[in-house]
Amino acid sequence: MNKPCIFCEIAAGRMDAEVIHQDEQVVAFRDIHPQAPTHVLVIPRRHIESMTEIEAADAELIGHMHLTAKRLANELGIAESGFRSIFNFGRDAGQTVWHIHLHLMGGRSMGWPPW
Ligand code: IU
Repeated sequence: MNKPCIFCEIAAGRMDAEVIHQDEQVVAFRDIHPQAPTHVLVIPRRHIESMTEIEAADAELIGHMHLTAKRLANELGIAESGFRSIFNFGRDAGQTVWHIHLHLMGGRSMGWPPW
């Protein structure tokens, strides 16, 4: 049997996470290995593995993920100084969890490019 997707488990409330926002479409929780003082993941409730699976019908959902990140950036106090919102898709980008997630990171100065 395939292992259950960890982020599906978090979205369903079957696995612990520090959830800071949820609605019908998305769940946002604090990353367990934060790479910045504020590091939150916004995930869709529906299991989507990667960018390659996104379709035109998902445009509203992907937009909602970004709007949620923007709203949380305001609420968490990182909007004014600046923040990153990042998707990692595939091996070369460093994707490790195969359920799409938008990283919202802020609270420190960041360099570019991100190695
Ligand atoms: P990536 O873009 O797939 O590399 O990011 C996966 C992130 O998920 C990474 O920052 C992990 O620390 C984070 N994470 C988590 O917050 N909770 C978990 O149970 C697992 C991974 I597994």
